[in-house]
Amino acid sequence: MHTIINKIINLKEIGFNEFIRLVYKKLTPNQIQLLIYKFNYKMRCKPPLKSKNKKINEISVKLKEDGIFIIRNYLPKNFVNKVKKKVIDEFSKLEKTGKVKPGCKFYYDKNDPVSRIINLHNAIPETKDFFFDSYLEEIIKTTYSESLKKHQFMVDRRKGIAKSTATDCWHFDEPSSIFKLKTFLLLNDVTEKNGPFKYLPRTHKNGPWRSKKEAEQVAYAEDLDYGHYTPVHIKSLKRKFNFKEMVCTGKAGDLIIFNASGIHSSSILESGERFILATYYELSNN
Ligand SMILES: O=C(O)CCC(=O)C(=O)O
Ligand SMILES: [Fe+2]
Repeated sequence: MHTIINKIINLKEIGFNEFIRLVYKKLTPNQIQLLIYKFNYKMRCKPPLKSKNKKINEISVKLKEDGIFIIRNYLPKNFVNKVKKKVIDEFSKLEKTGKVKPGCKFYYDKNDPVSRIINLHNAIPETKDFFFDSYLEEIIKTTYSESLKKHQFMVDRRKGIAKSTATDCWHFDEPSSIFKLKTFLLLNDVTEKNGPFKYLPRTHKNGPWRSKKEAEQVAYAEDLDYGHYTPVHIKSLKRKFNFKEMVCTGKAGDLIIFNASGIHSSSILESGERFILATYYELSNN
């Protein structure tokens, strides 16, 4: 399947007749749907920007290879501490009133350990220094595509020991080659105990081992029944492909950039809380 998909993605080289022959002989309807989806995406997505910045180019090479990169001490402690205090205030107002400031949206459900305030810059203007950071934007566009647009501008709070949420299992958000980049700025120190993000480097790349789940992703996206792996399956993938789990512990001010096509998971809190600012980058629909 993998090689056929690669051939078909390079449609120009194989010609139309061969394309039709391959599609009907070898692929299931879900696989055809995935192909068309990836092909359309490729057509709409411009190539990456070229950067003159050496450091950005170095980060870009690693990000492409591993699907994840962490920049330690990306923003200073006084900045993250100030933002964290204000974030705590906004969440306590949300819990009391059920409302957020004009221009913001929220996700809050008392049974879910994850709560979010979206478009946070409308409540805490200081966060623009992170959300509209041109250096970070250059890293993303140099690595993936000039067409990517950012959105979300949110704070994500994880609170509630031993409580579990939908992302606490190994999963990917998108099929390979579809760019969804997420950037997480830690607002507090994160150890193994307070909900570190986990990632399997190199799993963002196209490969036959993930093609069935990718096809399901496109066919059954509305059921959210895709891209999830059982612990047994992950164990076997680790053994077969030598994937090594990366547990993203770190200090307040560290920045995690990852390609959400790679396999990742959030973790259940054993103690404390976790606050992150997050921006997502992807191709907009218009
Ligand atoms: O909260 C986390 O650590 C990761 C959640 C997740 O799976 C995602 O944002 O795609
Ligand atoms: Fe995810």
